[in-house]
Amino acid sequence: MKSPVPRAAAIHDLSGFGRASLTVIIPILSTMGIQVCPLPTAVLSTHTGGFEDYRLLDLSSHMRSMIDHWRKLELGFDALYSGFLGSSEQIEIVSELIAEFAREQQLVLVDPVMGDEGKPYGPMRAELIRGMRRLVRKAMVITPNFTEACFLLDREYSSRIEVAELKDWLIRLSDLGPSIVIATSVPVNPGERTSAVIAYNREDERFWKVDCTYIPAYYPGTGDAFASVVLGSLLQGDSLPIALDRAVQFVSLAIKASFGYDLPRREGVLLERVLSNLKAPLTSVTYELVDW
Ligand code: PXL
Repeated sequence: MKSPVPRAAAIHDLSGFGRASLTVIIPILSTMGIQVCPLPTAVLSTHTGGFEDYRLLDLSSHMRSMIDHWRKLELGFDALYSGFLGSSEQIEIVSELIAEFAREQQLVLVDPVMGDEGKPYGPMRAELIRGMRRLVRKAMVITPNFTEACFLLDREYSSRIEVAELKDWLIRLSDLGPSIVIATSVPVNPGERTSAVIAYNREDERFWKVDCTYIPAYYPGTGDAFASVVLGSLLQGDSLPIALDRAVQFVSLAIKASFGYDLPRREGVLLERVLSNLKAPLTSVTYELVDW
């Protein structure tokens, strides 16, 4: 019998301290009523954003054997979800997993975690960026931030972009394979201290925009939180613009809950304080159809 609870395979690292990757993804999706089956890519003492001398145990050589066990159990997944990947081999393994576990009506979300604010994350090398360009072709939904969109399209990072130009970028990214492309942290109005989430759905050829108020703080793990809420929301049957709205509102709330305290940013947002909001219905909706 098919489980009444949607099931997602989550291929991400487990970073012990700092609230990123699986320590953010599992609580968010569980709270949203989704069963998470982690396939850890690596175990780290902390995430790499702001911590030095972190320790890393690469699990690449064990991943195929874990997948083999899942194969023997004949497990099926309603979603396959990958994020930060630390080697070309891991990218290849995720690609194989997607090919093997693909099934009807499944959501395949690849969050091409590579960098932010114009810079690659510490361990990201050109080879990994090339690998990520190949992997996004296998996805149905991708969630690059603006920096990652630049890396995927091999464009120069700039501190401003017109919506019309970004629409063209989203179509180009969708041409690679994914039917839904969601770009976050898009600097559409740098003077007005806001950024936007802009998304394209190739199925109906519509573009959506949700404005985000600018908060003068960057917290690691918020990209993982955003992509997880989008996935949970789509798995619950929400439309794309509602999923975007839920994700923007949740991440904004998490950042605001944290910003009022003078805590080290590298420890991430105070997720534990805001998780229960994921159970509440949306009380305001701010998305716009971009038809200009
Ligand atoms: O939040 C993305 C992420 C995931 N995993 C690791 C990271 C980061 C970002 O810094 O370092 C290990």
